Amino acid sequence: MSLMRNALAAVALIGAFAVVAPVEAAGKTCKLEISGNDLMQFDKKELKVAADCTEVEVTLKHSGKLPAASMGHNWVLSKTADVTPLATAGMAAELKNNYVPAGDKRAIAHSKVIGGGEKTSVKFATSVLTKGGDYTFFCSFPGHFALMKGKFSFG
Ligand code: CU1
Repeated sequence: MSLMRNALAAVALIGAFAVVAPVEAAGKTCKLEISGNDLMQFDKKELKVAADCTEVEVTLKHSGKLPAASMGHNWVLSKTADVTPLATAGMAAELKNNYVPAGDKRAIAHSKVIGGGEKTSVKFATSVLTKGGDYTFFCSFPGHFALMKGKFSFG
C-alpha cells in the first residue's frame, strides 16, 4: 500500500513541476496599442518596452473608414537602418504578402495589413532584440513609411 502511495506522490510531484515550469518559461508579455487613420498617421511616435518583458504583443487598430487596398496599414518593426530598404522591398511584395517580402530577416516582426475599422495584433519574443538597440516601427504600405513611423525602444 505504501509503495502505491509513494508512486502516487511521485506522479503528483511530476505533475506539479509540469505545471510550474511553463509558467516560469512564459515570462512577461507586454502589450502595446497603436492606431492608424485615413490621414496616413499613427497616433504614436514612440513605443517603449521595458527590459523585463520577454514577449511583446502589439495591437494595431485602423480608426479610419478606407479599405486596405487604398489606405491599408500594418505594423512592421526593424532596425532603424533597415527601414528604407525594407519598405522599398515591401512595395514589390504586394498586399497579399502584407507588403513585407516573405522570409525577410530585416522585418523583426510584422502584422498583416488592415483596412478601416479593422484590428490585428502581432506577438514576438524580445529575445530577438538588443537592449538599447536602434529600432523603428513603420507601416510598409507603399508610400506610408515616410509619415507612418516611430521610435521603438527596448530596455
Ligand atoms: Cu499605412
